[in-house]
Amino acid sequence: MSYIISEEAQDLLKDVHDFCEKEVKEQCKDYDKSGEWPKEIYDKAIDMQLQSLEIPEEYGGPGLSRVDVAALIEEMAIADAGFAMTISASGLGTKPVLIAGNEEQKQRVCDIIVNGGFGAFALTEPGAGSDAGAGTTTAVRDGDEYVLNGRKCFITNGGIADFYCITAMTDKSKGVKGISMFLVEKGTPGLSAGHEEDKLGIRTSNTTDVVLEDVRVPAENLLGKEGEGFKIAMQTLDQARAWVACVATGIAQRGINEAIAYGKERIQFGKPIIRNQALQFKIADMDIKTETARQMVANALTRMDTGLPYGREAAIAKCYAGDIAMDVASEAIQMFGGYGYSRDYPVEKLLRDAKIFQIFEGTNEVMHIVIANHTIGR
Ligand code: COS
Repeated sequence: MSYIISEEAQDLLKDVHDFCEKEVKEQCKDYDKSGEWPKEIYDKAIDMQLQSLEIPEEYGGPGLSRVDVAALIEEMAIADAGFAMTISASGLGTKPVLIAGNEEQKQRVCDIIVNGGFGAFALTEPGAGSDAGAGTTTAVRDGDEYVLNGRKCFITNGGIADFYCITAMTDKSKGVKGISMFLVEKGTPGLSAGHEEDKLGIRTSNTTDVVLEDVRVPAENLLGKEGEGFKIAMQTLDQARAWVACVATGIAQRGINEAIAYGKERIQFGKPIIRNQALQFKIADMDIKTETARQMVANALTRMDTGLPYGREAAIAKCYAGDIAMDVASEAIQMFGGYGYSRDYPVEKLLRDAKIFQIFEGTNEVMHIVIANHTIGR
């Protein structure tokens, strides 16, 4: 792996690698089959403070650069993409607050994370996927409170989060400019997790509906101003797309690792199959794609760290990394031949895990809209 990271992150990377080898990789195979959320693994991850890697130092986080954190997230994704996504989606849930919240709100959510909690971001609705502004969830002001009603869907961490950043319409007449963003904490009456998805991949992450039935939140839980919710959501996704690209890169790297290990041990025609140039070149192509995705992630995150615009770069990274994770996982299966198609071997899971990276946090088709808007101008 070739992220250029700090010494502190290098030490942490060794710890994360050991943890993932001992506590995550093999265990997640069983959880992948059952679809159960592996609480025991996350409890151990929390003991290592892996859930708070992205939290800024001034709010109790470790003070790592985003590229440092990317190396650690990729390591988790190499072990299990669903595991890495839970951590990354918690970061996604925190971003609207870090982008638009006041000091009290920032400290509040960062305290929750540092104390072992998770966040979730709730934008998508049954009728509002790619058309993210078409949501029908409402928030009506009532004295010092807002009353939220509606249903969000496909929410990563939906059933396990300790707080949610939720978009809701405060003024329908204004279209996307009538959408606002609210911080809603677990345990608020009327807030519940609904249907849990039985997914193709990333089965160790939790994905549910989030149901809002007369949920009363104090007016001070509004993030930014009324009507700024869509913009905050788009800014959140601009950042988050680099992180999902990072997880997709980890899936691809796992594909390479597995293909090399198998290629060295599988004997056909009297020699390990890796000695065939056709397969060596296949590995080289997988590596070119994976390293390119990694450098795209590093570029987008370095731009974030240094205050440069990053929306285009994050969208390019997300689009590319999702596509190559699929390609590389498919090639890893090809290297394994018939065994690659069997659930007894580790590579079919990679293909199942990879698919969602072409879909969530903006489909790759929407990424083309976002990229074209940057490249051509809106
Ligand atoms: N940052 C800041 N503001 C943004 C923005 C961004 N990245 N993207 C859009 N906006 C603003 C626009 O500037 C515009 O405001 P002004 O009229 O004041 O300029 C407003 O938001 C509406 O923008 P636009 O007209 O482009 O919105 P659309 O409804 O056409 O939606 C897409 C654009 C398709 C890009 C958007 O809906 C999207 O990203 N969809 C995918 C959603 C997604 O990723 N879902 C994943 C689920 S969350 S895990």
